[in-house]
Amino acid sequence: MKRRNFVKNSGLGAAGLISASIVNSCANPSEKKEIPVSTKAIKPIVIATWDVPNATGRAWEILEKGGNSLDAVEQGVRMEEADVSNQSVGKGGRPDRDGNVTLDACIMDHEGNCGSVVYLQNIVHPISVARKVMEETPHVMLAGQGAQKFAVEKGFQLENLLTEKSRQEWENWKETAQYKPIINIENHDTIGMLAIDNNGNLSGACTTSGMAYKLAGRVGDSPIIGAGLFVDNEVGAATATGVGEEVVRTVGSFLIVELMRQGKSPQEACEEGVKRIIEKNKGKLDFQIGFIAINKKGEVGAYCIQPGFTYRTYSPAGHMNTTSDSHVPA
Ligand code: SD4
Repeated sequence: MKRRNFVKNSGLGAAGLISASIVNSCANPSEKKEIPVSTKAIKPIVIATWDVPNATGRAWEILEKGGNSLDAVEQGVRMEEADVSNQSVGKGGRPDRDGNVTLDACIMDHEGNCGSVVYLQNIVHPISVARKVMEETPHVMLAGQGAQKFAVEKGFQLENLLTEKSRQEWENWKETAQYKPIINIENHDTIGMLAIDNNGNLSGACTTSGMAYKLAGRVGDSPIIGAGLFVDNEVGAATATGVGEEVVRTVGSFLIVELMRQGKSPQEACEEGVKRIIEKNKGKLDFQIGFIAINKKGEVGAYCIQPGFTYRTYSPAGHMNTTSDSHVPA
């Protein structure tokens, strides 16, 4: 298994804050590998799926000033929701096969409070609607028109989310209308973000436009607490990207947090989570799943099926984009 590869390291350059711990590989217990672990100054830290420096940068601004992890993850992922060049999240997201952009998001705080929206249309920031569901209703999840009505009542503006680029691609797709999820689309995908603040509290957020050209009404893992995201302030947190149906089948993020509770490192837990999905699929591996996880100490882990999944971290040690180890060799 190849060493994880730091592909970029910009930022504060606090050399010496990162050391490597040697752990056994899950896939092959006799094989040792290096896992980067912050040994000091591990708080605060933010980690996000994919190379989203604007998102992690925004979250870091909040954490660095002593802000809380819930604000950090919400404000962080909002950067991607508003970015029309990211075609997997928020405005500019790829539509379903009928041409409608439908968004899913969830958020969870250190007290186990959570909120979620599914099949939300014409609202740029589903993560903030999810937070309102969490904080201002007795419910956890709102769907479709009800979620939109709630958002409008809370002051969110309605707007068209289908950009000309995404509309044109959808028109081209309709010529063959073949539904096959594309692995690592544009290297930008569902954004899952986890953070620990200065008080040691964990929060997480996950937001997506879902699989491109999905059936109308389809909802994946991303807004499902336990599947696309899970936070347990005593243990750690995890979030997922990739083909949501597979993550739902294993309740992936909850599984990873529970594995950490049983003593696994974030890296070992992510590897075990991916292994469960692979076992369920008996050799069919033509799809991508990527998990990231963080434990209470601020150690991070990531693992995926296909090569090409990266994640961003921002901590006192700097701002880094890291290539995840994968089950299928690069
Ligand atoms: C979903 N997990 O809707 C999301 C989409 C995603 O790569 O991550 N795409 O299934």
